[in-house]
Amino acid sequence: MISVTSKDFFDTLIADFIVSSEKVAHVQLGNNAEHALLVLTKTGYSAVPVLDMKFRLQGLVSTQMITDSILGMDHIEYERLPDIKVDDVMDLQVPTIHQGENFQRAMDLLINHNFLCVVDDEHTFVGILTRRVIMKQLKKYLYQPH
Ligand code: 2BA
Repeated sequence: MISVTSKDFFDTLIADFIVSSEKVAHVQLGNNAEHALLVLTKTGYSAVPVLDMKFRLQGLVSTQMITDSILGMDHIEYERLPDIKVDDVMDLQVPTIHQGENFQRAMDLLINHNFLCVVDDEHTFVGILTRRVIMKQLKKYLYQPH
């Protein structure tokens, strides 16, 4: 069982485990839904961050949000994709975390989210913290002798 002795694990700062922004697929405010769907399909990710011109985090867009926006009565209206902006379909409720926070807070949030967006005090996008990275660290921690 994970016990109080695992306090050092939960106290670990997330800073060293971030996937840095240049390695994260993203789209920009003003991009159309066709472009976003291309990015999502080509990278294989189910959701990616939406950033503004100054690299500040504005939202998240997923394949599901896009297909939902073009659902017609009896077919998917793909022809509407170029006319829809990511701004209109993105989720504004983005789970965020700062570099100075620890695994405890990250794990609390990662229960309900695949990944967290790491931002600085100006809300500039720093990168993401994924469930996979934290799970790998947890596995390492549990298997090492204490
Ligand atoms: P999903 O796209 O739903 O991916 C769920 C898991 O599937 C990923 O978990 C990863 O283990 C695997 N996976 C999916 N696509 C992959 C790919 N192209 N290459 C390698 N593995 C892939 P996590 O690694 O924990 O990622 C959690 C979520 O973070 C992803 O959810 C995605 O939405 C986002 N993400 C991860 N890396 C990203 C990146 N470089 N750029 C943009 N978004 C990323």
